Amino acid sequence: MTSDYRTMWRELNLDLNAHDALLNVLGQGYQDVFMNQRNRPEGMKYFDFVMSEVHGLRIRELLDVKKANRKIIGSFCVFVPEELVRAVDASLVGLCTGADFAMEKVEQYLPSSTCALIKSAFGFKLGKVCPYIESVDMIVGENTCDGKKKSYELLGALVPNLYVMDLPQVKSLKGRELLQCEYMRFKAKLEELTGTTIGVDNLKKGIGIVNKKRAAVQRLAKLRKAVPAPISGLDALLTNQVFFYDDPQRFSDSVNKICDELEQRIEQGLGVTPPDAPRILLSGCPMAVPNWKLPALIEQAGAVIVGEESCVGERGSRHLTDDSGNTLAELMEAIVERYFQIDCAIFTPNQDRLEHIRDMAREYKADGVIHYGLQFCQPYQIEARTVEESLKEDSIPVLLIETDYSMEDAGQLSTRINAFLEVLEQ
Ligand code: BJ8
Repeated sequence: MTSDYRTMWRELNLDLNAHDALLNVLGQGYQDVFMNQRNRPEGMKYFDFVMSEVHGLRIRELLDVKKANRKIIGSFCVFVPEELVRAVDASLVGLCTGADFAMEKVEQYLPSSTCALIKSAFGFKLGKVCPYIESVDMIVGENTCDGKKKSYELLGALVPNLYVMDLPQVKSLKGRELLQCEYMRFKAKLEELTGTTIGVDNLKKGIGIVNKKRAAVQRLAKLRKAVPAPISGLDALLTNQVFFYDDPQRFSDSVNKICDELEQRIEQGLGVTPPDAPRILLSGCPMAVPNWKLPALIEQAGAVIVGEESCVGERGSRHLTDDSGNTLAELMEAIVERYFQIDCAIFTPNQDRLEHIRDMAREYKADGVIHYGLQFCQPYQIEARTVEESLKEDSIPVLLIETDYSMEDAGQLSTRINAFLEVLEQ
């Protein structure tokens, strides 16, 4: 990172010493987890570059966007409709929630029994180490789980630009109406913020941009059904994580380039692991950068992750938005339709998710499912039992993991993963 970036970070009011420490840990972690893998697709070099510049060049690009009088929106959830953000020519970025930081400060605000993802969002803000949260013009919070909902009351006092979106908890007619009202309110907020009115043309354009990047990750996901798997779960996860940061056009092109390469590999019967490596489907809470602990342990144990039933994965990207409508009302309806299908564990009941996990396990030829629940995440932890029961009906072995962002339980997790893989081999 050049000294130029230091000036930029200083102007964003980051704590430079703490930020240096974070980048060192991030850089080393990336090196250990990603660069030691074998048979990586050439196209992953782009993602290595993106990660090396995730707080540098990408932030500079976003600041240039602002200079051009366009807005940057930050979010924590896949329920924020990016189509509307792109329609007003603004950018959407995911905010940092994947590592522990400034925990002593965080626990002055939040109970220690709060999930690591929420604590992380506060830690990056309080520790002054996230250039994204310092760059955005508006932060969108959402009333999903109780932890997030209540924590936004406190986050609102720490940032000047928080906007909270209400969300349904039940997939009923009333729930759908609530989502529609909230998306109309969000549309009006974006129009007020940017001075741009959303109409048929710019909304169609916005839908097109977002569909294109979702289609690219869907294409990549499909290629992972091949035996042997042509790409590691870690590399695929990384593309799903970068999905939330990168310029959408460049991201789509880069993912499609990897897909071209993977198609050739599949034709030649080449994989990243031997064909008999156990195939794992990961299911559960989202994994934001740099949360790579569990996938790294799974793949270091000799298995390959072939899919993620997660918001940083297929739950977040499996549906495209229908852009065939000719009126604003039709296009808004298509957006509501698309997002109302997201089967996050905050919904009750949540039968669709159970079916989706079973379908994925079958389609991706998974030998077993590892369910990842963050400690203190009630929605996913409670639903884990139902997931286990549902998979048992298809005789699919399941391992339930409860963990956080620390490395303290890495040894214990490794032992459990190895034992699970032995069961699968039998
Ligand atoms: S749509 S999964 S991105 S809410 S891990 S904070 S649920 S206590 S992240 Fe999520 Fe949107 Fe749902 Fe997806 Fe709460 Fe659980 Fe923490 Fe969580």
